[in-house]
Parts: sequence; C-alpha cells; structure tokens
Amino acid sequence: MTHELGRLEDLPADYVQDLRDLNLVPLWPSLRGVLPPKIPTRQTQPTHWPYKTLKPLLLKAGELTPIEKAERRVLVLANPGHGLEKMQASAAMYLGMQLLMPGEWAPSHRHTPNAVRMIVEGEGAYTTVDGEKCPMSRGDLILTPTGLWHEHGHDGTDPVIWLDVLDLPLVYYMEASYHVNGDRQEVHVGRGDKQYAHGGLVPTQVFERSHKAYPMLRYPWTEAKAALQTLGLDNPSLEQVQVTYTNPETGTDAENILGFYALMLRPGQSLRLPARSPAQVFHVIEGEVQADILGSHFHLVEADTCCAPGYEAVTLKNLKTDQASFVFIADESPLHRKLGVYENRG
Ligand code: 1HN
Repeated sequence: MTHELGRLEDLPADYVQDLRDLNLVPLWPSLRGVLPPKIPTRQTQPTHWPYKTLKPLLLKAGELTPIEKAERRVLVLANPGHGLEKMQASAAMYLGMQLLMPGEWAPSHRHTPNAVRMIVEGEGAYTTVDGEKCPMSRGDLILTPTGLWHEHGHDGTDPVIWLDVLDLPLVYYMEASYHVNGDRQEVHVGRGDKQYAHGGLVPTQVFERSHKAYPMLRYPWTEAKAALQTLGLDNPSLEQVQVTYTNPETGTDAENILGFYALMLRPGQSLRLPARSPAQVFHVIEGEVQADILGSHFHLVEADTCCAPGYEAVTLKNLKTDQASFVFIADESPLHRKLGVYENRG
C-alpha cells in the first residue's frame, strides 16, 4: 500500500525557507515523484515523424543555411513529451535527419557521445570514420563511436539524407558531452566492412584481437537484408526475424549505450514486442508498417520514424500482404543491461 505523504504546504513557510537558505530540501513531499509506484513516470511520448513532411523542410534548410554555417545540417526529431528544446527522442536517445548537398563537406570532429547513421536517401556521399572511408547507401548503418574522428563528404549529384542516432541526451546529462575539431583525415587502406563481411569468419589476428575497439564501422544494408531473408527462410516458424548489429570480434552490441537491430516482418505479419524497460525507435527501411504504441496507431511508410517509451508493449504490423517489410530499431538495452535496470515484463 502506498501512503499519502506530507506535502510541502504542510510545513511552516519559515521552516521551508530556513532549509532553502542552507541548500536543504525535505525528501517526503517529492518522494513519490522520483520513485512512483510500480512503473516509472515516462516523459517519452509515442511520436511519429513522417518523412514526407520532414523532407521538404530539410531541403529548405539546405537553401537557407550553408553547410559552413551549420557544420551539421540537421533537423532534430524531438519528442514533445521532453520539451522540444531538449532535443530528445527518449531519455537517452537523440534523433536527427541530416542533409548533405553535392560537393559539400562537413568537417572533421570527434566527441564523447556515440553516433550511428542510418542512410535514408541518395548516393555518392561518404563518411570517413577513424581514417576509414565508408560509402553511404540506403539502409547502411555506419558507426561513429565515442572519440573517433569523423567527417562527411559528397561526390554525387543529388541530396543525401540520413538519420543520426546518438546517446547525446544521456552523455549530456552526465556532464560528459564535448567535442574537438580536427583536420581533414587521411584515408587509410583496409575496411572493416570487407574484413568482417562474412558471418562467423573473422580475420585471424597475430594477437587475439585487433587493437581496435570498433573493428567494423559500416554494416551494408545488402548484408543485413540478406541475413534477415536467410534467417526467415531457414526458420519458417520463427516469429521475430531480427538481427543485432554487433562487434564481430566480441559479439557484443556494436556500441556501448544504444542497441541497433534490423527486423523483417513477413507479409501481413503482426508482431508483438514485449514490454521491456528500454525506450525504442523504429525506422522503416522498406515496406509499410503499422506501429501500435499505447493509444497511438502510427501508419509508417518508407523512411518514417517513430519512438516508443519503455515499459510498454509495441505491436508492429506489416501492412504489405505480398512482401516483407524491414524495420531498423534503436533502443536503450545495452545501457539498461549495464546499469542492471533492464526488465522484460512480457
Ligand atoms: C554530430 O557530430 C553529427 O557528425 C550529427 O554528423 C549530429 C548531433 C549532436 C551532436 C553531434 C555528425 C550530431 C552531432
């Protein structure tokens, strides 16, 4: 049973003022707020960002603001539950849609938050991460883990747009968020996406491991899609046809704080994802999906993005009855597991 606790108003005003003057605060009026019964209070609201409405505004930003004035030309997908100015999709996740025009260059920097890019549209752009030039194609996932230099360039002819996912809100909250600007990187020979391209077959190192904390930086969509299709064909009764983006040397999550996954929904399939503690983000790579989150029913078409708070079940339904749909998922699972607060409530 949860008892009613004393309120601030129940205390003499001069007593409260005496406390405040000494930087002291009584706990009991706020205890239920910070420690609610049974389930956390979540500011993260189910939110849908349709690509169709976002894209023209992002292209307009390309006309209004030169890359030199932006460094990164991004429209942030902000969750109204957190307040737009906080630039949060969830407690730990930041989302942004970034535009790079042909010939533009987003200069080299590195920072403490971890980032990934999910390429949404356009060909010819590349991002250089830690000296490795990673071509960007639709559906590719490219890591820029904490501390690694990264810059973006574009040799193509049409705008390139990608989704950035960062753990910025968490790292900022920790007062650990900062960046350093750098010079254009020299591109070196050797690419992790080639060296680790075949599942289970990893380069034999002279030492047990390469000396890279992040040996694979680019996960081509062609590989992820083929893995999902093969998994689905080989396991006709498998409900959750999903792969996790991992570090191929350790088998652990690709980055430390956020987790990344690709999901295939079979034609017409309805999949219930259990209520787990981490918040989640869904981005449709191919197909058409209905996402039922709390009382919201989002109709997601290609390149649409939505988010769901933690501790809630989510149902994803493939609205295509004659073909599979493919969804990129980002979540806060690695963080929750490391902190020991991860829960699956079924
Ligand atoms: C950043 O470095 C990039 O490098 C994109 O493309 C978005 C949002 C917040 C902080 C750093 C990038 C970012 C960012």
